Amino acid sequence: MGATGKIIQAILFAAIVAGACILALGRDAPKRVLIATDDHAIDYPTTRGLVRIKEIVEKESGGRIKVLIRPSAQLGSEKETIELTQMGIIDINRVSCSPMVEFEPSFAVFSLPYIFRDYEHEWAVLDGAIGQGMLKKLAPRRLIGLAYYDSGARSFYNIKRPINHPDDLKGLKIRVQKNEVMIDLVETLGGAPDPIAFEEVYSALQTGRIDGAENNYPSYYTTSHFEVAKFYSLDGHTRIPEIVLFSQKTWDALPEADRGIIAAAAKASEAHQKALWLDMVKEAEAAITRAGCKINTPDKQPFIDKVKPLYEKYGAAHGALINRILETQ
Ligand code: BDP
Repeated sequence: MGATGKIIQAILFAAIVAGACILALGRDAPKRVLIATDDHAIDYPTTRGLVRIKEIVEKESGGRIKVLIRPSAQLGSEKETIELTQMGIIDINRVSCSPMVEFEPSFAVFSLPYIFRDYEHEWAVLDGAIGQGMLKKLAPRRLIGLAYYDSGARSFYNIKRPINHPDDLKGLKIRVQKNEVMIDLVETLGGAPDPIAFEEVYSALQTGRIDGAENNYPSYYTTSHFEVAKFYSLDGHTRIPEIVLFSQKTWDALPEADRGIIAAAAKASEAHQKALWLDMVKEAEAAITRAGCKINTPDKQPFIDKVKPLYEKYGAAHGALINRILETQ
């Protein structure tokens, strides 16, 4: 479905839902229905983070606010849903920080390879002044950044061979997210990047349009990409956080007290999502191993050396920010 189709679908959905609530609940109808979306299924850790937000908001508002969750990219690909959030058609949207680069260029820093040393470094940055400041940078884009979720580390997987060294990527067509840093990253390492929407990757692997992609264990597993692309190489090139967005348009129409309820609910959902995430990584790893996937752990240094030009390119616009991240303890 094209972008316009998705917009029409989303508007119709919102209208039908609002109407149904009023009819079903009569005088007790919620005063406001918020539409939340995620490109993962309802039981994935990020979507379960939204479920936690829904539970808190509905309880704390005494039922005045109802949150309806549309999972599995039902309202469009990430880029489309971000646009729908700017328009106020989607109210709450969990996306990767990767497609955010197109909306706020400084988000490029989160997609830089090996910018985060590990989990602790990543969360020190996200929870500290840098991460919180980045959330505020979205205001001119008509978006409010409410929270970050964990997405672990992304690594390459493909149908042909284990990647032990960047040279092994030569000639491989690798799907990337729609983000110029990711395109540059695969190109710099020697592969051929192909930006495709997340929902279309499985069929692109099946038809041979691509040889592989890159993602964390949970996404590799829940999308069933592991059934087609058996080689998963733990080069851990990026740790791109997930972000929970709220529509500025909707926000402006909310009373102060409701804004507070929503902001606090999103913040509270972070710890819940992060705990679910760690469990899911273990579950996915076990399932992938059971399925006979070939997992290898390459030496990261040749990858780190080869991606240095990206730091020069993106350092031109975001050098100070990059340094602040690298210096964070
Ligand atoms: C996953 C993110 C999902 C992205 C997907 C992708 O959770 O939101 O859309 O990667 O690669 O890790 O597009």
